[in-house]
Amino acid sequence: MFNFLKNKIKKVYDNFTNKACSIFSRDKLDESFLKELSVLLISADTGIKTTNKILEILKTGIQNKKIENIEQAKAELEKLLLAHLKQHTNTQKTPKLLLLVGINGSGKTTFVAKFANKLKNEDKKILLVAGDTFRAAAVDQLLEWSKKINVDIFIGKTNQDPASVIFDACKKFKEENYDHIIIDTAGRLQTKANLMKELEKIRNVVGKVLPDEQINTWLTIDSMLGQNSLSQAEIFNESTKLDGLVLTKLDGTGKGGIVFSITEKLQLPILYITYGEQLEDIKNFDAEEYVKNLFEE
Ligand SMILES: Nc1nc2c(ncn2[C@@H]2O[C@H](COP(=O)(O)OP(=O)(O)OP(=O)(O)O)[C@@H](O)[C@H]2O)c(=O)[nH]1
Ligand SMILES: [Mg+2]
Repeated sequence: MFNFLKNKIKKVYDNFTNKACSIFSRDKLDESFLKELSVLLISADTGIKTTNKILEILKTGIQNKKIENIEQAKAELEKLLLAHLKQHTNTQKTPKLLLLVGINGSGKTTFVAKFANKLKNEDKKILLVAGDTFRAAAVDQLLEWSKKINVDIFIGKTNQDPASVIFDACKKFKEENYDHIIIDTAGRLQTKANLMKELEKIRNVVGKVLPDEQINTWLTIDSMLGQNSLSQAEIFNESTKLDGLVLTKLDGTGKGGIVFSITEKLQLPILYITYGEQLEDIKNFDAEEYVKNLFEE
């Protein structure tokens, strides 16, 4: 059967599913089965903590004779992985104001465009904000996208402080009755204290214009960076109140276990995934579909 997601992020599934199938075609539920399984999970970037947690549960199940064969172990693993992802969900509808943050090149601007395009296709009135005022090229990049998808964009003056651009944009948003305002920000390394302070300032500014429940801050994470992106994301999470994660560039990685380690580490839901440079390469993250695909040839 043609599977849309599996086709888009082929490397993720090729890497996991083929190996999983070979492990699950063994006939004995022994130490070496568990060892191979742990290698599979770690090599897919599931992370040591999550992997160990899962293996402990499986081991206990085997000892208690609740898991008696490979088929049951497989079903239990699938269940555990799914439950792991479902610990964190965001049932909130699309926020009125969305702020995208993340390290340089993690896919913020492209995501802003993809997400705006999606909302525009749902007949929403959208305002984009070029909050990355440091580089003219960054403004141009978003401007190009706005023309392509035919949505309005707010651009500040050259070198205007981003928080002040965003404040002005919020005024326009309110006055002209937009449905959503989506703010692109400059990429920043979490180690740059002044830039992290600036994010705080931006968050304070938007908090003055709209009630908290209408504001979301999402962090884009480049899945190709694997475990490295986790420590970066962790620091973002400490200094900025995040509401959710966007996992980008899933088309470029074979390490699909990142979805598990990232939710473990950040205790936040993955809301969207992206898998390409085109506008339509975006999808809401569906834990059931994702996990089911991992186990299906
Ligand atoms: N293959 C692939 N490429 C992507 C994806 N998302 C973004 N890119 C590419 O990654 C590069 C960086 O994307 P941007 O959206 O500019 O990233 P950014 O976070 O805004 O970067 P800065 O503003 O410099 O911090 C661009 O070449 C994008 O086309 C994706 O899902 N898959
Ligand atoms: Mg950008």
